[in-house]
Amino acid sequence: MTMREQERGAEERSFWEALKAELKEAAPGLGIDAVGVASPDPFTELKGRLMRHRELGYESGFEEADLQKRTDPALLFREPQSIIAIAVAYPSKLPDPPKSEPGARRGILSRSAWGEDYHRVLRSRLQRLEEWLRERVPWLRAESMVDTGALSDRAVAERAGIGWSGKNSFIMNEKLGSWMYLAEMITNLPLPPDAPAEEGCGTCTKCIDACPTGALVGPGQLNAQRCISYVTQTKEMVGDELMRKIGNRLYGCDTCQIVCPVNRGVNWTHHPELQPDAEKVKPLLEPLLQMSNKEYQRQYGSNASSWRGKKPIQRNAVIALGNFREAGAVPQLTEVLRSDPRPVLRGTAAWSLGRIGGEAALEALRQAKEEERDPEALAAIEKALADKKDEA
Ligand code: B12
Ligand code: SF4
Ligand code: SF4
Repeated sequence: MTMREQERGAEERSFWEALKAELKEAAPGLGIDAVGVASPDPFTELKGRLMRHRELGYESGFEEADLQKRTDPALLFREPQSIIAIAVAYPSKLPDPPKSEPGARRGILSRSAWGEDYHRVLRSRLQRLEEWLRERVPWLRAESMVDTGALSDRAVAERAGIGWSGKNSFIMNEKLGSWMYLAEMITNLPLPPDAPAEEGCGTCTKCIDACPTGALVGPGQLNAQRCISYVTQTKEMVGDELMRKIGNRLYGCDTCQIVCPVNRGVNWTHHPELQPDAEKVKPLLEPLLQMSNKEYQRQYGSNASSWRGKKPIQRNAVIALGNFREAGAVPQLTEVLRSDPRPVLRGTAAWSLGRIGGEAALEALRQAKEEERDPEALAAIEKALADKKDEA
């Protein structure tokens, strides 16, 4: 290499270094709370993990199925040179939370679904970022993704130094904690990669100990089939053990983040569109059962919890009333048991009435046993009656 070539190489490197430094300074103005750069090399170690994960049956089924695509950026983008990872922080505390009390029981949405749908919010941040980059490098090519893309957002963020991979399986940032959404942009810009963050869990195991279902089977390793967050997003009947553990969660689960000492006192409130409306995110349970599709769309249509429709949320509201043993809800649960057109809702109402107990609930179950034609709902009614007999 000639002196001139060496000089040109050094100049180019310093251009990309300077652009990256400028980007980090500009990030807050673009509505981005953390930014880092990862190399676009294949995620070879992750691929091995994902294969084992699949073999063990730990997948949720919401992941991209093609493991090659999930771990090789070059299959998603022609000649990738870098991946820019971003994080946007969301609030963890509800100001003036309404009380949940007998006669007015409430459910809760996970914090990741408190504000406007984060897919939209992060896409708009990525768009701003792309415009910002294009102003400086007009030949930019970029492909952005958030959550639904093929890549593992966490693996990219980890490599880009956004944070370390916590034992609760979250990417943890020293300042933002785990209350942050992740997204990334594959580019043709040879930005120099950042170093990964230092591991910060140490000997702590609070998240693993607190997980109500033992879904965290080891440090950083999640059996999604047992994760309450996953269960709240399914549409089928849930097994007895998991229904009890759902508690009053309507969507998602935050337990392994709430107990984390890194998250202590962390509550970012500077993005207005991510601020929660308490009545929406900690809603009264009974009105949810009567919600029409139109009302549901109006209330929750722009919320991240709505991607599975209203059925899982209504089913979870029925479960929550059972877990509260809310006697005042027996008439409404009886109505669901009798006349909801969805067998899963009728079967779940049977479970809930059985859990609440009392003569009115029992009578409703007896009557429904005579009338129910769906085998799964009928089995749930019979089980609720049999369990009552065992208790007596
Ligand atoms: C499928 C999915 C789920 C599934 C499965 C979650 C899981 N942990 O695998 C379910 C429905 C359960 C779920 C729930 C939630 N999710 Co989700 N989910 C995803 C999705 C689409 C894919 C994740 C995936 O591929 N998982 C498979 C695992 C094996 O891979 P991974 O987690 O991506 O990668 C890490 C693991 O492989 C880990 N690992 C695996 N094995 C081992 C072994 C050891 C020893 C170690 C150290 C590490 C390790 O290291 C990798 C790098 O960190 C991502 C978006 C995306 N495209 O990446 C969001 C994503 C992970 N979810 C997210 C969120 C917010 C949630 C919830 C909090 C929502 C809620 N409030 O309920 C919960 C949290 C549950 C939990 N404890 O993880 C965020 C996480 C943000 C963050 N700070 O980390 C993501 C990144 C979405 C986003 N763009 O912001 N989710
Ligand atoms: S989200 Fe809830 S159920 Fe899932 S791993 Fe964390 S604590 Fe366990
Ligand atoms: S609770 Fe402890 S072990 Fe779990 S992620 Fe937080 S610091 Fe790490």
